[in-house]
Amino acid sequence: MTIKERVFSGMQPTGTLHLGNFLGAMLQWIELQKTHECIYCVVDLHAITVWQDPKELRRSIRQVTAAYIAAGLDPARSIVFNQSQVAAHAELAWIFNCVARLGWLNRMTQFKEKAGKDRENASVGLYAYPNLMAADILAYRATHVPVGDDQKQHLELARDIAQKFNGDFRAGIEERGHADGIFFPQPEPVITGPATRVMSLRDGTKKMSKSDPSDLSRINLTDDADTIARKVQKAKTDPEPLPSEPDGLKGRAEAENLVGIYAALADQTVPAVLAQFGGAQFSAFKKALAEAAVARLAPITEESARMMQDPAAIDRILADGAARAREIATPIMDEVKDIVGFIRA
Ligand code: AQP
Repeated sequence: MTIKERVFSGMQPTGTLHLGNFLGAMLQWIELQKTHECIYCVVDLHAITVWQDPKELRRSIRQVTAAYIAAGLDPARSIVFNQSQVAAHAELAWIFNCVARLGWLNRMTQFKEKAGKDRENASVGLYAYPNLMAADILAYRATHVPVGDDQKQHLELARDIAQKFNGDFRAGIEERGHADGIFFPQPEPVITGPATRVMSLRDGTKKMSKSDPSDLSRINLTDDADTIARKVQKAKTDPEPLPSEPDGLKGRAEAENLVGIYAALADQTVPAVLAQFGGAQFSAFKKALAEAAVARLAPITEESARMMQDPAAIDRILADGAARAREIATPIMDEVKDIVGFIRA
């Protein structure tokens, strides 16, 4: 029995999506749906690892779904749904809580960053977040996971969990006819976007993030043209003009970030951007950057705003996606339960 190629990825409804989500992950999602069976999830179970206002959470789930579709995900071709509608995620996450080792989770840098100094007060869910992410992927036996660079470590953990599960239950897995004792595949990260790590507009050493308290740090997929222009205008830079060669960006985190963003938005290489803007002041470059961002994002913003006028239609897309997701996950979970030794009706 061979494992078929399948793509899984998700985003948290913890606010509105931003340029980092779009360039780092979503562009690959859109490409992959042309060639692969794809499952794209709004990971609401992940969102509540940090407290969310229930009303806002519901709105955010719809907003993220609308952004997915407005950006180019086709819910007829790909499966689009919110995680909490498919019980397999939480069920498999519990099993993985019992497979993963404390030492593995202790190494996760995202937990350290998000929990900060107040570790004792962080939720257990935030700590176990990577196990749930492994369950998201492996409940579908997905083989490819398009993500931004920040998710690399979590993907490595998912691979370790898959391997340990296969090893711990090898006899039962082989008995069921799975070649080489492999039930779960080793999911491959796909980190190939035009900008795999987009940084904050206020601090070139921090990644652009939904949870950054400063809205000026990011370009949201809901920002209008004036807001985008204002944020780009206020983006932190240094006093030097732009260099003509990529080497000249070394040690200039903010300049490097803005040039990378422009290159990604304009479908150009960094050397080509610098050949054009080398020697220019940031004021001129920022004008071009704001125009490129508006040209790329305005159609997405407009379409998702239109979709948000009809929340019931969004909910129907999610329910349809969840039913199709369940169809794939249920037989896999039945086998997992048999392999682990549970009794089921
Ligand atoms: N700045 C970024 N550059 C490139 N890719 C990024 N991604 C997120 N930020 C950047 C990618 O987007 C996908 C979805 O991320 P997420 O919403 O699940 O959570 P996150 O990575 O934790 O993103 P945020 O914005 O930082 O959310 P909060 O603030 O709520 O934690 C992932 O593939 C991620 O790599």
